[in-house]
Amino acid sequence: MVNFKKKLTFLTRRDFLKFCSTLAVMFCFSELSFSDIALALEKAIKKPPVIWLSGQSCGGCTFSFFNSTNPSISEIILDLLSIRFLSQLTSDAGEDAFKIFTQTREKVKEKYYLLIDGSIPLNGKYCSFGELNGREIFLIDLVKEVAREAKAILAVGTCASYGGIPKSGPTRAEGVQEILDKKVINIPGCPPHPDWIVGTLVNLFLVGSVELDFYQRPKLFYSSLVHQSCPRRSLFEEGKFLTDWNNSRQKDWCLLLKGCKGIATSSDCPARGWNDNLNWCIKANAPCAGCTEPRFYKDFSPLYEEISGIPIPFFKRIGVSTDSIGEVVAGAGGVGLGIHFIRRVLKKRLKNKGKR
Ligand code: FSX
Repeated sequence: MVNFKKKLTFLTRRDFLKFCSTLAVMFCFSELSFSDIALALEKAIKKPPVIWLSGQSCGGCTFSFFNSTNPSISEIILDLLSIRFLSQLTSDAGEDAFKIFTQTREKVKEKYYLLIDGSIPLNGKYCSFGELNGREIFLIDLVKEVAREAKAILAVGTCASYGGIPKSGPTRAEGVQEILDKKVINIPGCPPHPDWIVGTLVNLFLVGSVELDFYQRPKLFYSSLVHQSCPRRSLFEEGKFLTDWNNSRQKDWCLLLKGCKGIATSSDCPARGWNDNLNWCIKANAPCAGCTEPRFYKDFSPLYEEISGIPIPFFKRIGVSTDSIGEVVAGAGGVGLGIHFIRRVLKKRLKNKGKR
């Protein structure tokens, strides 16, 4: 077994090739020989360096990233990025992990891209990164320090973007932007689609910037509501809402009354699909959980209950167009307003409609 810690500091050509062959086995890069890996790693220094830290999470965001199909994760690691540190791939813990991280940072001469998945607990003791001289290093302190030298900061996943599921717990979990003065690019999703992560990075490399929406999400991937291009949209228009999972007549009907949050959720899931466009939540007959929104999870739960305050069938009965509803929901979400505001605007529109 190759001693990775030793190799990081004293790497002979022979050791390096041995390291590459181990890496090939570790990642199951069946399509690549270890010499391909060696060649790519030798060029790595010219590729944009990436440091990836993890906070409170289930680990799903990094695994979603590993599931990238186009480009494949092997292409990303070998041709696109120089991932210098990714905690999920570090076998060490405690003081050893911290030493490796410090060495890595010292070796990265140019400015790096900092990726963070998982939320940051404001109460630092709930998420420590490692140890230094027997002292715990809290993630919140490390992120603040590492962010200072970063070229760009990406919050990967809803936990890192807005607090996500851990925000419902007792650790005072927040998104990365809450603890930094520098601008953070949010790539929400629980987990985020691999294309959203890779696509944002590639855009940053090529163009140098990405256009963001109100919630600091790249407009490239988050500019339309799931509802707008939902394959069940016509059933929604017809007022066919699934109320009984066991009723075969209601198969493929709109899932709004079963908790679908697609009407208030921005993402390109309907067009992009998941797992190489094989499937996605609504295609799999599951309501959209609204996982790309700042309100996920706490204010969008329970998952299987109708989103509160938007009595869609009522609005349909009185003839308000669903485009108006989508537009108003998106607008209100964009400025962080509540459901009562949406109701007010819709009522006003109805009144004006009556006058015309
Ligand atoms: Fe959160 Fe990510 Fe959901 Fe899990 O790292 S966005 S719980 S998929 O893993 O942070």
